[in-house]
Amino acid sequence: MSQRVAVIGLGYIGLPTAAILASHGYQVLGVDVSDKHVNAVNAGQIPFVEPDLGTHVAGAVSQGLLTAQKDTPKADIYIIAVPTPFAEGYQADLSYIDAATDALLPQLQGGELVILESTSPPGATQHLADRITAARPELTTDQAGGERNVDVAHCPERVLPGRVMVELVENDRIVGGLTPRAAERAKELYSSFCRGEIFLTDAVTAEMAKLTENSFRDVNIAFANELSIIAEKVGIDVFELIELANKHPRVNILQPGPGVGGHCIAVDPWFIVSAVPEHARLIRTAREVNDSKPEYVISKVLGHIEGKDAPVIAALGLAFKPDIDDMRESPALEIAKSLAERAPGATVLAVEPNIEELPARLHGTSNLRLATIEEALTDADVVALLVDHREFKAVAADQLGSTPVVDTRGVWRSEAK
Ligand code: SAJ
Repeated sequence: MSQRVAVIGLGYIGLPTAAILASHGYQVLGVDVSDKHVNAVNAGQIPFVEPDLGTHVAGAVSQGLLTAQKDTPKADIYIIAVPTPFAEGYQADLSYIDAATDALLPQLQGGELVILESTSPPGATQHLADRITAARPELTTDQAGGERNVDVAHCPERVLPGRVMVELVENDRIVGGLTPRAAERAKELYSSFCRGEIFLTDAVTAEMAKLTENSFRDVNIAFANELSIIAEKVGIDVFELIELANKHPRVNILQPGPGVGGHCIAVDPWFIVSAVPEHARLIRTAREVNDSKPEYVISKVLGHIEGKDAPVIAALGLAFKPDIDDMRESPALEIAKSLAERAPGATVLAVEPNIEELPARLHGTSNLRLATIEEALTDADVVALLVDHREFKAVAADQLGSTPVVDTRGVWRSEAK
């Protein structure tokens, strides 16, 4: 009989994982606290946008291999894929992991495999295991087998939103077991669908690997963002500078922008900083550099409308990266909002081709409204290019006329000079 896998959290990571396991022969029971997510999945639909996910979910549900519910059922394998936001003082908030663990506790009888996929600070997997044994002292998590042992492993997700269904299959994975047996069992599960290599290690190394990957990006983006300010001060084009420096065989600088957004790169480095604050100096500074970039952009835009009566600001893009509608932790959205608040006499025309209406966070800002790109470019006294959406790349620099431009992504750099 096929093994039953309960996937707890049917979000951006849990649902794709549930669907792919179902299409590889597992009986998958999805669990979510949200009625919207449970109902959507049971109807064979998806509650958020992700290419190719819909086909996988519809197929698995129609074959009876994937169902969703609010209560945690009995299963052979549990995968926890719930959010880990940060709380006060940038500490990781483990309350969703704790709640998911508490819900599966009564179902354990020994012999199960529990996998934590949520991005976690060092020690979170052990914390989960300790929670199990504290509530169920007759169970163990540190034995190499035995019928009362529950195997616990950490297997962080590494997929890029927008390419999840491809990267789930193609990317290498890291599996950290609290015991070698836990790691081996988790590897067997992921081998069913993962064509990348699966590397085994201990749980803390796996936790740190995930945080390190996102911190690596953050530090490198901070370098690019710092360079963008330095380049401006010495009067050169940062995009040309980076392009030329990257011709060196051992240099690969990332791109500057208006700041770093999304729920991963702007969050995860803090988990390292809060774990070892006195030694994570570079990682902390990178976060601060990236977090301060929106303010720099805002000042530049405001400088262009100083002294103007009822100026119009075109804010091109609100999403956190190109060609998506995701606005989580988006610096573009924060910049547009701050411009409207700090220049109450101005009108901010926000252009975001991927949405139909403004997100709730912008509802209270009466001098900001959605506009078409044509309207924004015609009326603007200053244009702030905040996201390199394909629609903006299609605009030729000469369409901007003599309107001042703050191009944070270098879209019009060669022509606009
Ligand atoms: N960004 C720049 N300059 C760059 C690259 C990115 O300013 O050169 C900005 C983007 O505009 C965006 C932010 O960084 O605001 C993050 O975008 P991203 O596309 O680089 O990454 P995410 O946050 O969508 O996904 C990351 C990925 N991690 C890595 O590439 C190391 C993904 O593989 C992870 O699974 C995901 O975080 C996660 O869930 O942790």
